[in-house]
Amino acid sequence: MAKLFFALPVKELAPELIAWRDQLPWPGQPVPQANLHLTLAFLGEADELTTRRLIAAVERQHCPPLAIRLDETGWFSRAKAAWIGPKEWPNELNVLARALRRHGEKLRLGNGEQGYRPHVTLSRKAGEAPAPLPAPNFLLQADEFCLYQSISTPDGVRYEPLACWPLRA
Ligand code: 2AM
Repeated sequence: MAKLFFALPVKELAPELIAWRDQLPWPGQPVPQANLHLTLAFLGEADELTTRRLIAAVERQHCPPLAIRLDETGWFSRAKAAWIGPKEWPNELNVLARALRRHGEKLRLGNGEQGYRPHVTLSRKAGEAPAPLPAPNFLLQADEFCLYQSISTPDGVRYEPLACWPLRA
């Protein structure tokens, strides 16, 4: 079994986000640079056959490149995750996230959550929200999305891309 999720990789922007976070009194345990991503859909545990079926189904998924401005911070109090995210985002991002969630649901994957709030988690175990100021201003230009496997190691969690698909106009 593998723990799966779809996300946009953050790639070139990751060092800038880390540098910005690390010069602030940011709450919680910092997420390592290699783990930064913008989740599209959480799928949870899947066996190998289901994973292969999921990858085959997503081959036909279409989405244009996405430009997402990360211009606010936030905090999920229950998950204790402090994040950076967009105030507004292109509707194509909602459409892609919903389509990927549905691909998962057809294979009985996912957690049944309906709402979608794009964000990049910058720390976990955060007992309070990050300060709203200084407001961030980064542009995430996404030209692909990936299916990731979450792997627990003695050094913490690691996310391994199993397959990636281009975002094309
Ligand atoms: P997040 O940090 O962007 O919120 C891999 O586990 C990723 O899937 C996590 O980084 C988390 O994304 C998201 N995730 C984990 N458990 C989840 C759950 N129960 N519901 C929704 N998303 C979850």
